[in-house]
Amino acid sequence: MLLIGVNRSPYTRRVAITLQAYGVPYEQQALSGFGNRAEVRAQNPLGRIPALVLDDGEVLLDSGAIIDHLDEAYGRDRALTPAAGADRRAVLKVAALMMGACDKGLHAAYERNHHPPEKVHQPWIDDCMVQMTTALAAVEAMADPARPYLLLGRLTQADVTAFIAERLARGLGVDTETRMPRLRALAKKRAEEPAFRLTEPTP
Ligand SMILES: N[C@@H](CCC(=O)N[C@@H](CS)C(=O)NCC(=O)O)C(=O)O
Repeated sequence: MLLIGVNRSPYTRRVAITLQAYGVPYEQQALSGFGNRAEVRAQNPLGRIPALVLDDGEVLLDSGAIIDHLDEAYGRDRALTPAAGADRRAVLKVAALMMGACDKGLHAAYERNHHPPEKVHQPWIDDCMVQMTTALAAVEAMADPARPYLLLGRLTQADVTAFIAERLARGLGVDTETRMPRLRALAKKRAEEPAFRLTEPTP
């Protein structure tokens, strides 16, 4: 199995963490969506990371679809997204908020990094960042400092996605230590666990 993408991409890291959590052996080709256009497009016509090349050559695209396959193939009764019912809905809701927060954070970053300075529209960046931080604050409100996980008393995609979104927000200059201290504390705890430690992006 070959994971295509760099772990500084929150979407790629989410897949890498999931592979590690399930104990699935894989190789990784550290390609960037912007820096390695041609190579990424050869696997994904949309030119985005992550992509996952299965052992029979089938290529899966988009972190959500890739994780759906990993849950089915390796999650069994301990899938990071429960198979059905209220638990599944609760995990998917947090994951949707956190993946949406990543989308908004990256829109803000793209506005700054992919436009000439005179064409950067600061109100759009501000709006995206408010959406990102409001979503993070909603998940912060769900975190109980006495509990090691957001939901279900175990690792789920709620915690995986909260981890990557908190990390991205911090990278974009959000003071999560002050504004989302519970999420920051959960992220620190996760960072010590093998699936998270082993997927730390290389500088
Ligand atoms: N919804 C996709 C988003 C993937 C995505 O936006 N990846 C970024 C890297 S963080 C990328 O490849 N961007 C290059 C581009 O959009 O041209 C997923 O969950 O996998």
